[in-house]
Amino acid sequence: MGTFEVKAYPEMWKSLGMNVERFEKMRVMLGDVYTKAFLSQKNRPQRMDYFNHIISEIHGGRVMEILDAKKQGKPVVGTFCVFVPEELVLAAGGVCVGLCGGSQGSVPDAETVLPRNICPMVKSAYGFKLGKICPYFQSVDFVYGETTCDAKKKTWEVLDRLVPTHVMEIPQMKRERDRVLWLEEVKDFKKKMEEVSGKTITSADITKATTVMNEKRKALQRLNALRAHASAPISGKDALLIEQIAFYDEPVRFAEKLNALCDELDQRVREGNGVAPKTAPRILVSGTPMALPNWKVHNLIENAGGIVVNEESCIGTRYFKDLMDEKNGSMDAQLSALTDRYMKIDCSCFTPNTERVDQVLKEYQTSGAQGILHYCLQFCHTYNIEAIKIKEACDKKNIPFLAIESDYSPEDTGQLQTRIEAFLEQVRG
Ligand code: BJ8
Repeated sequence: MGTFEVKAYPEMWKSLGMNVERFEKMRVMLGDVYTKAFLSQKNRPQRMDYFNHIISEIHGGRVMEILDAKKQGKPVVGTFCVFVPEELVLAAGGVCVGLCGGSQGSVPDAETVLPRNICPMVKSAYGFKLGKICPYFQSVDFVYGETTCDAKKKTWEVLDRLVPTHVMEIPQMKRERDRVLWLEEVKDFKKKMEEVSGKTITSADITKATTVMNEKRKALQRLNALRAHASAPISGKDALLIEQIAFYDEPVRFAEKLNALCDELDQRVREGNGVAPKTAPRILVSGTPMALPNWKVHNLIENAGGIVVNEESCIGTRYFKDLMDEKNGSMDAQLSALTDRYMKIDCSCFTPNTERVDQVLKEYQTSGAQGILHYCLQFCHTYNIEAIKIKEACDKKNIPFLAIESDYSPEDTGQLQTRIEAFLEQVRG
């Protein structure tokens, strides 16, 4: 298994105003959990080494790169949702970093201020800032929130006291008049990026940024397609890890390293060298995002002998399924195309949102899955209610379906394990 360590950078953490003592404990814990969950896997692709390295430097090396960019005057933007157009951050020469929280460790901090009965992802993110236990949160110039769900949009109002927080209005429907509003929001975001970077964004900048983002998304698509083979060449856990790292890593390098891994996976597919027996139940996980280090459900499924072959989620296909037209054009045409690309995202915060039901069924087909596990973070009402329609669609097609709702605490692990084991039995049957 080898020794693995998440590297410590106490001096840098101190300079970022962090609670070093507390963070040090979290660092050690992350290393232990990672070793148990990831390094213990059998027949892991060799080129996962790069992603191991990223995790070992997640609290240091990557933060240093971001701070270097900042020193060069590049804006660093924190985001919480795949609706914020990253292309415009890159076009302004900036760095985009995902700040969604996936850890129980920061939830008690948040609960000193926020209500307990809201989404754990929102609480975890807020708690990281409040407790000064996230080097990324300490490094961003500002954060860009959105009005997708109530928990998020009201949290931004109190988060703004701790870090400058701008909010992008995301409409709740997709009519022509909603598109008009959305386009205005995209234009405002561009203006904001120009303001903080002191740079006027040109059409050529957007074209270049689009190419970078498309390459990154294409590499993620390629990884996902490889998982569809009968002998899945990579575990669901590793694929999820890569999808999580996509929100932190430098995008050009990330795409390059991921393509290198996919070359190895191609080879494995040719050799029929899978990470699980061909008889392992293949599961598509659909629903709310799983932010780093939320590996709970994948761990349970794969420890019980199943294999996760697809994440229909924002930390998953919803992030990379749609590319953008790279053609140079007028600025207006580009912003319009950008708006159209982002409007394709089928988040449950929209009504109606029938395209998501179709998308889940489509991914079920293309991934060669044999069952769908709908994952909903506790108190996420829109995904929770939308699960009704996904279940109905599955019932019609005789697709085995299980809906679970969970938070980040370990308390429900035993109960989930029992339900997941029974579900895998049903899939096998
Ligand atoms: S586009 S899924 S990233 S909003 S899980 S915080 S909705 S209560 S994460 Fe999301 Fe954008 Fe939609 Fe994707 Fe609220 Fe639900 Fe929590 Fe959520």
